[in-house]
Amino acid sequence: MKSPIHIAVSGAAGQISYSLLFRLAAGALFGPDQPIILHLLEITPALPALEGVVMELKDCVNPVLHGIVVTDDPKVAFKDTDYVFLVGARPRGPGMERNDLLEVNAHIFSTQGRALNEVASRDVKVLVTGNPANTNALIALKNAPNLKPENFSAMSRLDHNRAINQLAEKCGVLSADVKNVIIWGNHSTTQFPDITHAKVKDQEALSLVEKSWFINDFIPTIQQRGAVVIKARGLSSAASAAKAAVDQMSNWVKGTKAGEWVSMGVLSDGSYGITEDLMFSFPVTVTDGKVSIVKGLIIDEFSRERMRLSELELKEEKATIMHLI
Ligand code: NAX
Repeated sequence: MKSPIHIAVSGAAGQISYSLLFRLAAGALFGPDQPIILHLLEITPALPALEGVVMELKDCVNPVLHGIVVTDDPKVAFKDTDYVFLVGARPRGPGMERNDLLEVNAHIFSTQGRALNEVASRDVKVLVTGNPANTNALIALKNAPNLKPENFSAMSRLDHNRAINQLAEKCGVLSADVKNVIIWGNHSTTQFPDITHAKVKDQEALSLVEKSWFINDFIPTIQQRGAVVIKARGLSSAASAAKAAVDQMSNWVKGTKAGEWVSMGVLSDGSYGITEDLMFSFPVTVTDGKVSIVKGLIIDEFSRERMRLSELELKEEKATIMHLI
């Protein structure tokens, strides 16, 4: 019998977790032969609701789920964890400005970063989904000086998956036929979803679609997809976000396929002229758990301008929470 892998999820009583936890418990990340123990973190008032989720998890009788830890204390939640999904965050309340939102979440993610620093496995992989995801990830990383920056990533996989779907639908192919789309920048409306380097059934995507569709239709559709889902469903994307979180962690653990990349928010090393020390979504490959930014792609003026806009937004976000990092 293999020893269990410890996986923590914050915001465990929330919408995304209601899909994510059941995927994890069904073995989505490590398969049917690898036991897991889930560490579920919530704020104190949400613990009664979380008890209901725990009852359902148990009632699923998933063979890989060997234990559940429930807590409102990050140090208990992250103790000896190997994989951490930071999903919980404060949503924007009435009258709250963007800077207030950044500030309140900065406090949450600095506390969680310090707890990870103290008690998590030294090789822990921390995936930040809770918004503003990129800057929250930066705060957590900066508050965990004894962990490597490579231990942290921000989720841009939902945007990446949305881009694959839009391009596949436009070309009338299956999503599996689309490769190497890129999300550059922030998980926000300034992100640049890019198909300049994408392939559809091994053909250049831009040879199959009109440039005007790419600029006037595709880009705004991906940038605003979250808002459109909220309008239709009355609730924000949850199942697709949970799937994306599993996809991103899965690539991080198992690697990317030869000749393919995925998008991940990682600490900028100055690649493509992006300011260092921002959590910026880049195209990346992963080998043996090590994430590498894809280098050497030719960036045209149009793309560079789009990347700059998102970089600027991330710099502004960082300036707002600078006192906490
Ligand atoms: P919910 O509001 O349904 O759930 C969030 C949960 O987090 C709540 O149960 C809340 O009690 C908990 N929470 C709040 N503060 C916490 C803390 N300090 N410690 C532990 N738990 C805490 O939101 P949900 O729809 O699940 O979305 C979660 C986050 O994901 C939001 O910030 C959302 O904006 C963000 N998203 C990010 C996406 C991405 O691609 N990066 C896409 C989907 C989603 O919008």
